[in-house]
Amino acid sequence: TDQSDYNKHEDSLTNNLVHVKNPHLDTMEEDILYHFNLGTKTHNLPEMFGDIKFVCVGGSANRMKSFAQFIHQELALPGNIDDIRDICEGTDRYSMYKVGPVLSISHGMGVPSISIMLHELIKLLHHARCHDVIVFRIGTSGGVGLAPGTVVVTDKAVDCFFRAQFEQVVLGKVITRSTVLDMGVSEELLQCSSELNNFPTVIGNTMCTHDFYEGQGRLDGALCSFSTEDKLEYLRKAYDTGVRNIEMESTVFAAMCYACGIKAAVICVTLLNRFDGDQITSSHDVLVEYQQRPQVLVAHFIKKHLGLI
Ligand code: R2B
Ligand code: URA
Repeated sequence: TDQSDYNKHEDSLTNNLVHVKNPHLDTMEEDILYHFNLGTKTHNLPEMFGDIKFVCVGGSANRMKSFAQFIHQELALPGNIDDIRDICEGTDRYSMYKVGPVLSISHGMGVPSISIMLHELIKLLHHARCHDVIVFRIGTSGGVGLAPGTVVVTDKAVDCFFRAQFEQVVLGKVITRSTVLDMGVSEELLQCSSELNNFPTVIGNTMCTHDFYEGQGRLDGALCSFSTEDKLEYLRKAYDTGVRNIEMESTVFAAMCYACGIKAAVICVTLLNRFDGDQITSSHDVLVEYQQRPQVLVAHFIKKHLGLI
């Protein structure tokens, strides 16, 4: 159609489009984003999402709803925060909220859960012809040698061998992808934190594991095959390679965004210092306040980019 030719032309004028790297998609008449309960035939994705500039993802559905309400207030948008609806209410896999140019989505826990979400998110941004999008993961983590409540902006996302790469098994073979994040965005986030001056923020490597307990060297799981000394030696090694926090999604998040040409950053608050223990003992209220810190940082970044401050 004329409209779609026009859109293609317009898109070719801007370089920062979201790139899907899959030739098969072009041959599909319809694309169903199953876990979002959205599709190219059932929904007008350019109309629904075409103006998105910032995507914030985080593990918990409730936290991402709170973030949507918070950013609505911060951007002083018209309307009532109680009217912000879950776009994915037809499925309980993920929750999604749109507030002006900001999309807030939950991704569940761990690499498989976030990678399914990211496949569908990146296709959604592509179908909606979004451009100049920045994606943030705002999450929680275990700190390595940091006071609880410290916010870590990720320099390199590394695997459990401290390598800045993500390995995916495809057709029985291991594919390795680089986990580069956008240094410009990370440095701007650090700048935001010094402007806010509300809580400690550092830049450091983030280690991504496939388990919360043994996989993160915890002694308090249902299984444990190592000693306290083994644990501390591993954390010391991690610290010496630049690791400052541990979580469960950063490598695949960085790898998929980088491969698709999307600027991305990871901002996680530390809930405890793993050199001091494994259990998360802070009160509910303290944990809630900690989890708002990455949200406050990203909100400040977004407001600056929109020229609101
Ligand atoms: C941080 O917190 C979750 C585990 O408690 C996991 O999703 C992560 O990366
Ligand atoms: N999330 C993690 O993955 N690890 C922690 O220690 C805390 C939160």
